[in-house]
This record gives sequence, structure tokens and C-alpha cells, in this order.
Amino acid sequence: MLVSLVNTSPFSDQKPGTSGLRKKVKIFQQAHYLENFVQSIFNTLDIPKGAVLTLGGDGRYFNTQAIQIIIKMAAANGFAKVLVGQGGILSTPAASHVIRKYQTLGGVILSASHNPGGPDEDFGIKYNTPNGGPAPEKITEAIFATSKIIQQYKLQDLPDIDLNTIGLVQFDGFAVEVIDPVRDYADLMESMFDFVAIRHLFAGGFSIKFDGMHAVTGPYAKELFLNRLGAPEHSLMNCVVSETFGGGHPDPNLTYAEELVKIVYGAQAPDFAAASDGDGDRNMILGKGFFVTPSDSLAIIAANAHLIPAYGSGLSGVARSMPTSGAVDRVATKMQIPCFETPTGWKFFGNLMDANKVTLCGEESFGTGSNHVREKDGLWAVLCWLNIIAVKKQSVEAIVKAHWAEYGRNVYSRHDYEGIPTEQANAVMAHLKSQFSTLPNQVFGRYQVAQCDDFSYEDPVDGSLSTGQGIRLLFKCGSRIVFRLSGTGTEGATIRIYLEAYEPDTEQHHLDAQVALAEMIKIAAQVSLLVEKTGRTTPTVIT
Ligand code: VG1
Ligand code: CO
Repeated sequence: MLVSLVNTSPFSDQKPGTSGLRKKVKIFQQAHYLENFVQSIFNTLDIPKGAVLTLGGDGRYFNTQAIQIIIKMAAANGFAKVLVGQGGILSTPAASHVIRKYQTLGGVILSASHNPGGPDEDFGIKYNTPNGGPAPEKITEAIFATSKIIQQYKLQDLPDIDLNTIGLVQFDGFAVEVIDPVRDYADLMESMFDFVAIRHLFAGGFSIKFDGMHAVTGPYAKELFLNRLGAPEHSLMNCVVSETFGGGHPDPNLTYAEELVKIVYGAQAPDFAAASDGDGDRNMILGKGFFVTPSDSLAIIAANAHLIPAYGSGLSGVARSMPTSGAVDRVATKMQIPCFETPTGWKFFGNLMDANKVTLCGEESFGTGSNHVREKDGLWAVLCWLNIIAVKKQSVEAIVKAHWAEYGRNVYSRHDYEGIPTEQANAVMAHLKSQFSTLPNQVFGRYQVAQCDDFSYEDPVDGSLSTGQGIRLLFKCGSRIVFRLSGTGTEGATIRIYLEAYEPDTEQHHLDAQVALAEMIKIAAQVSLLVEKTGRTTPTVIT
């Protein structure tokens, strides 16, 4: 069946952001809206005979309705088969693995990641390429361009699929296979880590608490931590997937994972705690009364990777997004391996991993991963830490402090100002840009500006150029302030301010990051005029 769109599409002014298209559910529910985007994806693909599509999402509201529509569209667009996770579930890293393992023609992943879910909240959709990673800019641009001119979409007249029953459903020239969303992923994890050592660790009384935040990792955590590693049941919390994520904000940070943070800083604190986000690609790592910044976590995993069986033969290189702290750079220097600095967003790591230039990569926004898939991977990061702890037999805090003593500490914090009217946010960025030539050499207390610019990146593999990736204020001592507009929010604009100061002196390592960065925080306000232009005096989220 061909459905013609009247006039131009309802989607024509919406550009997909760094992680696909994220909008309110109500927008996705408009007539033809989802269909337009999906058809635009399919139109940009060359779909050969026999092509298979991976399909799944994080279980949020509208997930299963969207899946039924996409299955009918895949059939009409010439796919031979769709692999869909049972219940419509596939975490983002598990989807990436399924695409790679079964060599499908990419996949469609339904998620708005860490954004809330529900009838009045967010939905999202993205296409991942056959390497398992998010589509690069040239493909998302092509999808966007197509969505503006598209006149019709194709839909096959098929009955809805029973997504709850594992097995093959066959039609004339088309099939849907409902697969176990957990097994392949759990097998991959078991092949990479020393499960025997982690099992012993748990058997010896080492306690953990994993917070699934009512999102997609629940079933994965059950299989890994309870069934395969023998942890007691009370090691898990919020591990039943809910369409509204329990009414919460499934973002594993100190603000939104409040329930877990309270436990970790309370009398009953476990030895280790972690949380993951809506679609399972982010992670937050905590010890007893101790928070590990994602930038430090990346550096520490890199420094100890040789203790993990999958990385026993070493790392080819590492990469971090530009706003991520330089902690991992110091590890790379010592290990004499390359370190790449990319723009924000996982898609930039894919080319480096495909070309075998990097093994590990990460972002300050609670994303860490490796070349085992082409997405960041929350549970993988948790297993990295557990494997390292099982070998080193030290607490999380002791491991971090020993790392700082050896490499110095990159004191780091991110301040988010969410829901700012777009014009005000743009005014702040414009004001910063107007000072590119005047800020260099200016002195602010003990900090002198070396350089001020907008970050751009030339991909070392395909030579493609990405500009406008964040305003950098670089100081002569190596400290930095970065200003960026979020590309994933759905309400107004979000300004992110990233602050970093290098501290070699171990005497200072006990300091709280906000205290250690107080002077930088003032400089950020002074140069951006954020308070004057937005009326905001405090960030909505501090990490
Ligand atoms: C945020 C993070 C970024 C991350 C992106 C997707 O983007 O800052 O580091 O890659 O979310 O994460 P932005 O543009 O809002 O700063 V998620 O867990 O989709 O998958
Ligand atoms: Co996510």
C-alpha cells in the first residue's frame, strides 16, 4: 500500500540531532510523522534482496506501536526479514551487537535515551549502519533532506506481530523473527570478562547495587549479575522496565539517580554501585560514599584494561569527546598509544574503531565503550570495573586515588542550564563568539587565556569536516572551559558548561570538585554573561 503525504511532510522543519530524532510522543503520534521519518531512512538505503533489519527499543511509551508500523514499512520497502527483540526490547548496545553478529542492514533503534518517557514525554528514533554504530552525518543529512521532499511512504497490509512470543513469523516473501533480547549480549559479555573472578568476588561478600532506573537494562542486569554471576537479588533496584520509567528521568547522574546516590552515601552503602540510562548505553560508577567522574572512569579503565581478558593484548588507541577531561590522554601518553579528540556524540568514534585506530573511547556524559560494539555500553563499563576490582582487590575509592597519585587529577565538572528559551541561549553563544579575538592573553586571577575558538574536527579516516562543535576557552596552564548547546533536548535549549583544571598536587586531591573549580566557575559566568542574558543564577544539573 502506498500512502501519499498531503503537501509537504509534517516533519520538514525537524532536523535530527546527534542521536537521531527526539521529539515529544505527541509529535510522533501526528498522522504520518513517524512514517515519514522511517520512509526517509529507507529511501536513503540501498536495500538488496534478502536484506535483514534489526529493530528494538528501550521499552518507553509508544515503543510497541512504533515497532508494529516499522515492521509493516520494512516489508513494503523490500526487507526480507526483521529481527525484533522480544517485547520490542533491545538496549542500544545490544542492538548494536545484534546488527554486527547477524550482519543485518543496520537497525532502527527506538529511544530517547535518558529523556523521560510517557504520553506527554519523549520518544526517539535513529538508524544505525551495518557496522552497528549511529549513522554518520552524511547519512543523517541525507535522511533530513529526503524528509523535506518525500511525497509518499510504503506500508504493507500485515497483521500486528505478537512481540511477546519468541520465534519466526512467516509471510509471503517476508518474515519477522522475535529474538531473545538478552542472550546474545550476555554471551558477548561473558566472552570478554573474567566471570569466574567476579563470581568469586561476589561469593566473598562484596556487595553491589545496580539501579536500572525502570529502564531497559533491568532484564540484562538480572541475567548478568544474578543468573550468571550469582549476586543476591537485593543487588538490583528498579529493574522492571516501565513505559514511563517509573515517572522518573532515566539519566544516571548525581541529580536524577538520587535514590541510589542516597544509598551510596548512607549507612548501608554497598561496596560498589552503578546505574544505567533509558536505553542502556550510559553508566554511572560509584564506590562506598564515592563518585567516579565518567572522564576518570575512562582513564582508569584504559590504565587497567590489561587486567580484563578481552584487552589482555593491549589497546590500539583511545579516544574521547572534546569536552571530556584529558585524564585519558595522560594514560595514553604513558602507554605510548594514540589518543583522539572527537566532537560530542558516539558516531565520531565509529570510524576510528572500524579502522582499528582505537579500542576504548568515552564521553564525559556517562558514556564509555569499546570496539566490541559501536555504541557506548553501560553494563560493559560496570563489568570493566567489577573485573578490575576482582583482580586488584581494592575499593573503588582506593583505585581512583591511586590513579590520581600516579597521573595527577583532572578536576572536572559539568554545569547544565536546561530549558532556556532558544533566543537567549543563542545570545549567550553569540556573545562568546564575539570575543574570539579579544579573549586570548587576558588574565583572570591565576588563569591566563591561551586560545578561544569553536572546535572543529577533521575525521582522520574519511577526511570529513565537522565544524561548530563547541566553544573552547583554553588557558595557558592547561585548564579549560567549554560551552556547548545540547543537541538532544526537546524543550527550549540547554547550555552545557564544562570545567576542567589539572591538579598534579596530591595534597589537593581530597577537594570537592566544585570547591576546586570555584574560580573557573566565576570566569565562565564573567565571559558568557549567562546570568545577564538568561536570568539563570544556578545550573539545573551539576555533575
Ligand atoms: C548528550 C551528551 C553526549 C551524548 C548524547 C547522546 O548530547 O552530552 O555526550 O553523546 O547526549 O547520549 P547533548 O548534545 O545533549 O549534549 V544518549 O545516552 O543518547 O544516548
Ligand atoms: Co542513552
